[in-house]
Amino acid sequence: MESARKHPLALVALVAGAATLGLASLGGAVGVAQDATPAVGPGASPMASPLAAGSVVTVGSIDIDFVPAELTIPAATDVTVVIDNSTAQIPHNFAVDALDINETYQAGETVEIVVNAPAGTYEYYCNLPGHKPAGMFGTLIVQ
Ligand SMILES: [Cu+2]
Repeated sequence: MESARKHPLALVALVAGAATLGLASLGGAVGVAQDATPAVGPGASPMASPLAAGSVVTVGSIDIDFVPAELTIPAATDVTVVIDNSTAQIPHNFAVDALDINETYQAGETVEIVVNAPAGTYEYYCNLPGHKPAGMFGTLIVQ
């Protein structure tokens, strides 16, 4: 597997803030399908601003959640999705079945994928066993 590519600092800051919210509810536990406090959606603030062409959007994966749980990108446009697993203690995956996306990455890794999708609403989730049932999924809005 190629080594993770670094992404711009601005994005790191964005994700770090969001990830902190999510981590607060985890209590440091590492494991699959833990029975911790149900992770109430971090902030529940939908990022509803459509992005321009050539955009970069970042989703952080933490143990065990995606932040944000909703991504909005422009249709029929190459969008770089930076998946930040740098604060996670375990591997995760970013899958969108309808778009044939299936990317697994290790703890501490950050990967980028380019998404170019027709308008629609898609589900993204982590396909590692137990992760989606634990709440590791979100909605990709393409418009
Ligand atoms: Cu996962």
